[in-house]
Amino acid sequence: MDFDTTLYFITDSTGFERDEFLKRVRSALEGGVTMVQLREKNKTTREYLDLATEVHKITSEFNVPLIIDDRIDVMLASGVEGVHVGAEDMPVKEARKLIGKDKILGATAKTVETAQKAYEDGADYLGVGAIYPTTTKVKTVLTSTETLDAITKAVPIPVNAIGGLNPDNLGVLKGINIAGVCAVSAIMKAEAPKEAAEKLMQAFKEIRGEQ
Ligand code: TZP
Ligand code: MG
Repeated sequence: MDFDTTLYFITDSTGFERDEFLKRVRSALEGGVTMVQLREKNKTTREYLDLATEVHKITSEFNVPLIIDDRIDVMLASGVEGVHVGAEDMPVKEARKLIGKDKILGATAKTVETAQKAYEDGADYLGVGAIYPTTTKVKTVLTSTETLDAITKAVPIPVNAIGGLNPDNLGVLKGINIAGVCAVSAIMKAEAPKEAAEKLMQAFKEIRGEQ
């Protein structure tokens, strides 16, 4: 499936009732997010699968790919478009073997070496960060914008920046050839996810030199 990582919304359902969570996902899609990742750390397999199925109905209405964080089994069972693997998850090479060539495979990279390896092993896009400290529950360290820049030059696949990004702090990414930005809290926790997504898209277009 074709995909566009320009505005990549990663969810976190922590603290939201299911209906409110689904409403927020829909709102983000109305605001123009181009890709959605369902990222759940505390759900049972059954809960993760049920939620993936619900969220997939919504993303499909908008023709936006849904990616599952980490869980290849949940991705395959729910029939969504792809999976994202981090450093402690299934290695990219094995993930690609398991999911086949047509599903979207994302990987996290923090160095030029791991980025090149992920690309060679079959990743379709990379998430690089954290660019800024983040309040989202994640095991991560900061990645410099110099490293981000070097990664974009080292691989021919889309590279997204992630970590603490919001419409007011994208300036540090100016001049770096990223394909897009990933955000959790800037959209998930916004009063109005639609407007938050619109603002983030506008801010990204500005640093990319578009209107
Ligand atoms: N990987 C690196 S930082 C991060 C992940 C999943 C979390 C980003 O969340 P936020 O809320 O956009 O800082
Ligand atoms: Mg992971």
